[in-house]
Amino acid sequence: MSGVKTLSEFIIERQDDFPFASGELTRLLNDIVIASKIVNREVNKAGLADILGATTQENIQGEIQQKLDVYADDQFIAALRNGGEACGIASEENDDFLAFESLRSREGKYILSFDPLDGSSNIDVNVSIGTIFSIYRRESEVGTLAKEADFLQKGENQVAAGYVIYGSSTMLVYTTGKGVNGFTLDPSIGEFCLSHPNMMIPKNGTIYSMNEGNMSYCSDAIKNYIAYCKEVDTETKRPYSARYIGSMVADFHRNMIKGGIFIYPETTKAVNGKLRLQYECNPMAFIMEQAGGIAHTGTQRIMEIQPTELHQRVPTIMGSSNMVEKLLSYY
Ligand code: AHM
Ligand code: MG
Repeated sequence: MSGVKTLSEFIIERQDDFPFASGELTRLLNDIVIASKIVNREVNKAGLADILGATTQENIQGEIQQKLDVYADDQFIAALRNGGEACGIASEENDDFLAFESLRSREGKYILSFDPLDGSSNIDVNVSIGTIFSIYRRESEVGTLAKEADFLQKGENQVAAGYVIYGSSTMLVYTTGKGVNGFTLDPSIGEFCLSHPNMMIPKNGTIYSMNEGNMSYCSDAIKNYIAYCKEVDTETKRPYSARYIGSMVADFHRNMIKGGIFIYPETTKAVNGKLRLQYECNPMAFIMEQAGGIAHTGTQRIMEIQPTELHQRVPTIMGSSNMVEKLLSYY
């Protein structure tokens, strides 16, 4: 196909970025692509099939699971289990990590943490949702079952991370630590095609994204920064615009392209904020830093946090470097 580079071609081309690569990471990324295409198909016809609405189950965080959450979780697990490159997975929808038992999977060098469908509250109302994934090399010995320590690595150790946004078009954005590239799904050929090479977030932006309904529970640092965003100053193009979709992937993606800041801070009601370190914040932080932005908790760079639990939450501030630095100056 002239002029079009598909994601599969791109991944194979970039395999040479990794000395001694054996193609396993390439195959693992391809498994993720296949699962995301299947999920995309269901998301697109969600209103027609009996797949909208809630199940009767809760996840470990006490949140009612949506049918599509569970469907997406099953698709990713099946693709990775069958692929054999990952020795285990952890996901938002499963209480514990899953060690794949087959002999082939035990030989897998990688583990994957993911949020199969982020922005669940937006599923039933036809607003963008996403998938987030994070890949690490295992720490346990190849040939054995995956262990918890494999899943509790610092974000700095990630070998790849990405997200899929099921929006007005479907896109997959990922990094392997050599920049960020974005691919748009062409439904006519069923392929993700390179549409956003070398994505960089602008250093400055004019958008802030935060659930301001929580403001009464926020620290003075957050209150004062949001007040700053609303002040009039023509030189710094304030007041900024408030944009909050409530799907992290969609808010993040818009800010990546236009410049902006996304904030889900600690509050007196949720002392560590809402978002989960291992499958929401670390992968997005890796992408954000690779695109020239900053990902912070307010007191610490997100990717330097040593995780202690699979579903741990962290305050989250991500976006254009000058905007994040300005907010940090209020802490
Ligand atoms: P989820 O994984 O259960 O969908 O929750 C994560 C989502 C994020 O996508 C979004 O940024 C946030 O929750 C919105 O939370 P709130 O409704 O509190 O503003
Ligand atoms: Mg989520």
